[in-house]
Parts: sequence; structure tokens; C-alpha cells
Amino acid sequence: MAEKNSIYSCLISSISDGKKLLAVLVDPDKMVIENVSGFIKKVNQSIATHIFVGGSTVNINATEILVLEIKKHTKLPIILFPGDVSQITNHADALLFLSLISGDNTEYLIGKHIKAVSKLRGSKLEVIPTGYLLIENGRPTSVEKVTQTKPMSTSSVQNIIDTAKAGELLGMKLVYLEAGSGALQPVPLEIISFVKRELNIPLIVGGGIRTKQQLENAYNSGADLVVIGTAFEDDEAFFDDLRN
Ligand code: 1GP
Repeated sequence: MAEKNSIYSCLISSISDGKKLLAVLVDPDKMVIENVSGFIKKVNQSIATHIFVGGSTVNINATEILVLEIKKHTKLPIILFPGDVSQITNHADALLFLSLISGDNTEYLIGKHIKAVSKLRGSKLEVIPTGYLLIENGRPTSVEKVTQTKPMSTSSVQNIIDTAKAGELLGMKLVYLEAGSGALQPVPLEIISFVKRELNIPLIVGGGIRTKQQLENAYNSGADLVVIGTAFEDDEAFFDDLRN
């Protein structure tokens, strides 16, 4: 059972109240600290409910500096979405403890996690075990490159469903369907709805979502929480479409 008032229990209760959740992903390698306050102001005025912080290749300490700066400007929960152990900082509210279950690279299934333990021992950071599935999107992604794993083919629908379900049966608390940052095509809606139908845990969807229509389509197909990064990086005017 998740602790009362934990990020996870709030997530579960929001979802059971029928709310759809949106996380704005901020990449420490791309965000300039001087721009954080203006950017987060727009996040606060939008329908965003969470801030994710992370990236595939991030300089040491950049995540902590960014998290501390974001915290000055918002009350939204800040959740780490790390590409590596070095991105773990106790200043965030929670950590998606991602296991890349779509691939067979043991380092990303369990190896990095073992290395993270010495950082997490004694820490108050809320750890949320998350099954992470990389789905093909039409072009290679940095997740693929960094993890040296292949994305799952969009034609292997049953395999995607079974992999997500296996994550749940292993005790993971969230499933994340990832098309990859800047994906040409987001995760197909049909896949979102099949996976959602099978799961009893919240479903996160991200990668390549650039319009309000795509966001709504993802929600209508069953995504509980959608993650958007690149669209805001490319054009902050997108926040205007998503005002509260
Ligand atoms: C990437 O799912 C996230 O890990 C968000 O993707 O940057 O394409 O929005 P975008």
C-alpha cells in the first residue's frame, strides 16, 4: 500500500476521480537555468499536474541544480525520470525507478538499479517502480542508442500487451509506454487502449505528442498520465493551448 499523501497515492486518487494528468518533461541538458522561472510560470498556468525532470545524457549535478531552481517557482510535484543513476537527487519528490522491460539489456533491467541503491538508502525520495516500454516511432531515439536495445514493433501488439502485464505482475506500480523524445509518431492509440484494458495500474504515455488533439486522443484511448517535453521546448506557445 502506498503511504497516504504520497505522490503515488495522489496519482491513484486523481485517476479514480476521473482526472487526466499531464507531466511536463524538463531536460537538464536543454533547459537554461535563467529561463526556468519564465518556463515554470507557464507550466503553472497550464493544465499540467506534474513536472518530470530527466534526460538521456545529463551532466553530473545538472539535475539537482535544475530541481532546486524549479522548486522555487512551483508547488507541482517534481518527479525524476532519470536516464542514469547520476540524475538521482533527494531534492525531488519522487523517482520513477524505471526498468526497461521492452529490452534485454540487463543493465537497464536491474543493473543500474543496484547501483542506485547506495544513493537511495536512507533517502526520503519516494521510489515508484515503473515498467518502461520503448515502442518504435519511425526513427531511432536516444533511449535506443543509450540503452542499446531495440524498440518493440507496433505490429507486435500482443507482445506489447503481455510485456506491460508482466511488469504489473512483477509488482511495478506504473507502466510507461514510450515512443521516445521527439518521436515522429506517438504510441499508436490502438496500443494504448489494448494495454490499458489489460492493466490494473496507471498507464503513462509519452513521446512525440505535439498537439492538444494528440493529447486528447491519448487520454481517450486510456492514458492516465501523458508526458510532453519536446513540444514545449520547441515552442512555449503550446502552453497557451493548454491553459487551465
Ligand atoms: C520522452 O516521453 C517523453 O521520454 C516525452 O517525449 O519529448 O517527444 O514530448 P517528447
